[in-house]
Amino acid sequence: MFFSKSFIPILKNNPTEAKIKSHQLMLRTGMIKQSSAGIYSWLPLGFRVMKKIEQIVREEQNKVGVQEILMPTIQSSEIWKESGRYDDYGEEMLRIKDRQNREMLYGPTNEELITEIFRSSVKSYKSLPQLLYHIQWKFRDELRPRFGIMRCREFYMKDAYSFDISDDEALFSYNKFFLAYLNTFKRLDLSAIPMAADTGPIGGNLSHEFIILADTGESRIYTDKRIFDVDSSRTTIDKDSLTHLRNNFEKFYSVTDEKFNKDKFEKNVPEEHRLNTKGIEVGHIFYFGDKYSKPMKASVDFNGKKEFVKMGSYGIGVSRLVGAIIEAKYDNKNEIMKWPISVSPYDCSILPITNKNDNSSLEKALNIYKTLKKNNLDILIDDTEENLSSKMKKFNLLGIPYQIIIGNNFNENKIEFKEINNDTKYISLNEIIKIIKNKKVH
Ligand code: 5CA
Repeated sequence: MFFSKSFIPILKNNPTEAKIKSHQLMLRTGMIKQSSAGIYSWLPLGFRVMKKIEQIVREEQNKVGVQEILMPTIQSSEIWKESGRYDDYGEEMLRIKDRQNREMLYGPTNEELITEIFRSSVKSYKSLPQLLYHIQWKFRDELRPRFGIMRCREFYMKDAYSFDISDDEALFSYNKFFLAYLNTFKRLDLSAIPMAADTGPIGGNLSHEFIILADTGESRIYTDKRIFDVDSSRTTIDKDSLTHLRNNFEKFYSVTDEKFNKDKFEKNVPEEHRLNTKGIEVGHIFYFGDKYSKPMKASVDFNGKKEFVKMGSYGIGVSRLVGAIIEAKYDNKNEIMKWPISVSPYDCSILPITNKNDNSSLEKALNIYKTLKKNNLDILIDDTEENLSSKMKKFNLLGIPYQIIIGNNFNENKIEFKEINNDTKYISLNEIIKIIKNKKVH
């Protein structure tokens, strides 16, 4: 992409209305634009990051055997009346009437709709487990939308649902998601810890929030630092291995605010391992048995008897993750953002000196651009007439992890190459390609 033709409306200064780094940076670099309170348009730079996150989330769901579907954003109120949540959900639910005066709503979550889909076609326990997910916009009329896309009204969520015949089987499904979540956040270069959490309006009695540490987070957490060292890399998708994984995490006291018990914390966690800090909730998984299947009569035939299926639901805040990654990765001291390569809007930028009377640097830059494109790398080349130092300032803000700088002393065996928060190297284009590609696969 050529910067001169891109749609990246960068602001000169930090917008004053934004209180936290991610909100400031997303507005400043033209990733998003507010359209009304808590509702945003996603512009190319922000959209590219969100789509890369979405794809990683999708691949990790697929890996543990979850099937993708797509449910609508608008739902009928009927199913919510069946489950009993139509009144309970309160003012956070956006209620709409259609031209026939039917009560509709913009879905804040999909337990009812998926249960309705399930019950109308699955009849036998032999079709279980069923694990289904979709990635779709949600709407919650939050009282105080804030921090940009971190707590907004319209947001993009991956929500998955599991259907099983027994508690034991349902916990197996729960644990598959537990592993998928750890792997997803790892690929996003985030250290997200699972914490025992409250279930709120979703319900049930088993639940984990996945939290990344950040001072600007809205969740207070109490944890044993040793939980950060739990290794999930050798876990396989079978009951024993997954149970073992969860036990390894649950050995360490780790809870959110609502579950906090001072005595337990002090008894279970030696002082030097205690951590009481703030974090951002990027995922939340729930097990709630027959909370929806019973009132909505979702049952299967099991040896001649009708059994209500046991359900769980599993959310990831795909749009929130864009902000959460900024909060986790922004270098406050040097005022530099560096995207993990797995989600960066572009892999590398090319910054040539541009000059009205001499386009030799730009021509060299274009040749390099073509070679990198041939190697399947996403490149943003700054072909504007700005001077080199303001180009560099601008690109430090955008956070594309690698820069190729083409100045007056260009030497094709010693190209100026910089990892955004690191020293400059002078290497060949082949070496540059190797470095970036290597980073992309890890
Ligand atoms: N049905 C369940 C699981 S599918 C559910 O809705 N869970 S949730 O309420 O915890 O939401 C899942 C994830 O969506 C949260 O972990 C969070 O990352 C994200 N999320 C929730 N509310 C908002 C919001 N107002 N703005 C941005 N992201 C949000």
